Amino acid sequence: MLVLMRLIRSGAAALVFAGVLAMGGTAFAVLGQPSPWQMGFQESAAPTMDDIVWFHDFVLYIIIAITVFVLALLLIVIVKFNARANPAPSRTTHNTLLEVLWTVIPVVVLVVIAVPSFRILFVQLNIPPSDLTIKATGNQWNWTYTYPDDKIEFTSIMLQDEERAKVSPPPPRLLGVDNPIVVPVNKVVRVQVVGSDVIHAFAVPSFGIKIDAIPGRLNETWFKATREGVFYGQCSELCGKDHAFMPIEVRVVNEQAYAAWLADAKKKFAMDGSAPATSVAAAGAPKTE
Ligand SMILES: [Cu+2]
Repeated sequence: MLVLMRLIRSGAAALVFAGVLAMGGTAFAVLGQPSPWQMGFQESAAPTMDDIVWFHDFVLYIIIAITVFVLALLLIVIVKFNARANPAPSRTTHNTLLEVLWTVIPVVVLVVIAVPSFRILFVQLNIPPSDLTIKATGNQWNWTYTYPDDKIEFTSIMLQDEERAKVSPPPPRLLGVDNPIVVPVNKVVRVQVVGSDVIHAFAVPSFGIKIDAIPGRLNETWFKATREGVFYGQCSELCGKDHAFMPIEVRVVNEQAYAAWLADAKKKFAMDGSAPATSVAAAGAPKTE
């Protein structure tokens, strides 16, 4: 038995080692976007995502422990109780202690998983006092972003290959857009999400946010980007033929750069007040402060 366990352990270690070798340096996530041969999540850039990464690892340890335990039981049965090794099987049935244990222990395991899981759900949907509100409207097939407090609104469309080639360095394919969202670093950004036609979903992995954009319903979530950089996400609800071509680009910049961008954007993207859908939704947004 011990030998077998040791074999399994060294086998697993060799597999992991081979995997790491095969993937080389590219296995490690690039900030804000997926990378070739990536294992696991994109690198976190927000406290919510830190929690999600922690929870993922935590549950993974529980899964590994349970899997190894069940495998060990199976191997014991296979080796010790096969017809050759155990020709006269015992007729024992029922064991109260065992039955209580195999009911109570899984319940305890589930509770241990549920508590942090519910906590993260609560954190994602319980919006702290926000510094900035952005409304993201999902359209077939692009996003409209509104900064209601600054009266700006613009549409964000994916760059085609020839457009990407003109930018240096070229943004990643299928992710770069013409007008990204710009937010200041370390500020709480409230994101209001709605759909204008069908259901879309607003998701940025590095911030740990993903929420449906539903016509006629204002969903809310939030993020606080703790690192500067460019972060990409995608529409995450199958919304039609160009579902794969409505990426989300968020630029997290410092306070000064944000102020400069905002001053510029106010000229470029000023709302003319003739967009009733936007103003109604912005005015009707619940105030939680
Ligand atoms: Cu969509």
